[in-house]
Amino acid sequence: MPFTANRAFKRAPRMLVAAKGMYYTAADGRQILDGAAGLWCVNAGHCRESITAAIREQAGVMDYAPPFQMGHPLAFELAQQLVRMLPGDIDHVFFGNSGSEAVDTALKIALAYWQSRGQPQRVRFVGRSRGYHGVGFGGIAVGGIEANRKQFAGQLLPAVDHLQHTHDLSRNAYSRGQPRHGAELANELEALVQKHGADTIAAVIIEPVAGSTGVLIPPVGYLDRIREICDRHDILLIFDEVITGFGRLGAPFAADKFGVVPDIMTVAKGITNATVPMGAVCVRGGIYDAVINASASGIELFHGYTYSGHPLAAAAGLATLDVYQSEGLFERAASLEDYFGDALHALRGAPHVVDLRNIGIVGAVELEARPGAPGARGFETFLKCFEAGVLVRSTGDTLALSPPLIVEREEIDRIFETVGQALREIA
Ligand code: PXG
Ligand code: PLP
Repeated sequence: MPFTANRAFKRAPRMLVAAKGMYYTAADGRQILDGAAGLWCVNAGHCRESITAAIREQAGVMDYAPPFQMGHPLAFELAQQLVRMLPGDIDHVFFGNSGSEAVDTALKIALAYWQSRGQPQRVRFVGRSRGYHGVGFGGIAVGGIEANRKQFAGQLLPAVDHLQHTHDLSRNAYSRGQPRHGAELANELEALVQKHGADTIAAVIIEPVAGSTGVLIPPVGYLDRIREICDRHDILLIFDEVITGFGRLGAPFAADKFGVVPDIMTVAKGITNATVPMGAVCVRGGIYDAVINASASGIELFHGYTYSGHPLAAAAGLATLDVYQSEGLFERAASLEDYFGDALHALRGAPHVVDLRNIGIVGAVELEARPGAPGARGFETFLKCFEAGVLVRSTGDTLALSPPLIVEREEIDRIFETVGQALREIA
């Protein structure tokens, strides 16, 4: 099982058997309120009729079409719909099946771009400590989670540096929205440029809000400064919006929320409301032009997946974007941001809590680690909440809350009341 304590799970399994709207049904028949949108991905709620119908219908019309030297209309239609939603001049899309594939694809496109621009020596990537970019070899190399790398030590990518993360409780504890302090941490990128030379750096990859490692929200001015430094030195900026995309922050994308447009963007999860696996890399026109139009060979990009733009995923994606738009779910998320934040920050003073932070419909409850047992409190709280009928996500000693964007106010109340009760019950 993925990222799971296999032996413990098999001794005491937690099984889900059905889902509808805001709720899962557990194997014992209990209704479980989904405070995590599955794994940050079911943004429109579960088993939405129009999405299910689109998948069902497409399965009967054309199950599969080869994407190499062949095409089918739905993939192009989805790319067009997506481009309408994307920020700035990001206007081309490459499909894969997951966030991990999107990340590895984005890194390869960055390398191909510099080759086509006559700068093949630009092979260095800059990631961030506590960044999560999936589990491909590229993703774990630029990712900043030591545990995801050390079991597979050896050569990953040839040259990778990591910026510090921006999480700083000494200055920013209990922030609402963007924390105030830490923009200067972006200057580290300038120092890396001075150290290695800009002409060796292909791209910087950043999660605008780091999700997996505990909801780390960028300080005011930080992303702007990263963008400025990249512009000054002609370095590509990749935003990994696998979690932050599709309304999670109360805007279509983090790029919109923070007013900083990257050159390349990776998305997945919410693109199909997680019904059929899909990920995508979205790039600015100049990148597409450089790689495609500058190429002397027939095939311009030596990359692709058997299931790139899979018809079922494309059908699901089109139906999903339609739900987001027709129901105004991104605006809905924005309108709930303050209510969600109030409910979260009402946990201030609850046992073990050392920080609360939120943006859009994402919140984190950071707990003091139990001495000698890091992660134990977080995991026990997750278990208590599940027993009480609410699914939350724990990462180390931080609980992450990110319900579907259809969440009602009473459900927000119940999520945080359940977390509060669990905290009073654990040691
Ligand atoms: N980038 C980011 C920013 C992600 O959050 C990936 C890439 C990889 O996507 P795939 O589809 O290959 O898993 C992710 C995925 C968690 C959790 O508990 C987060 C993710 C996946 C599983 C668990 O926070 N994010
Ligand atoms: N391994 C083998 C032997 C294959 O033939 C292929 C694809 O044709 C792959 C791996 C890659 O699979 P996918 O395209 O689903 O990523």
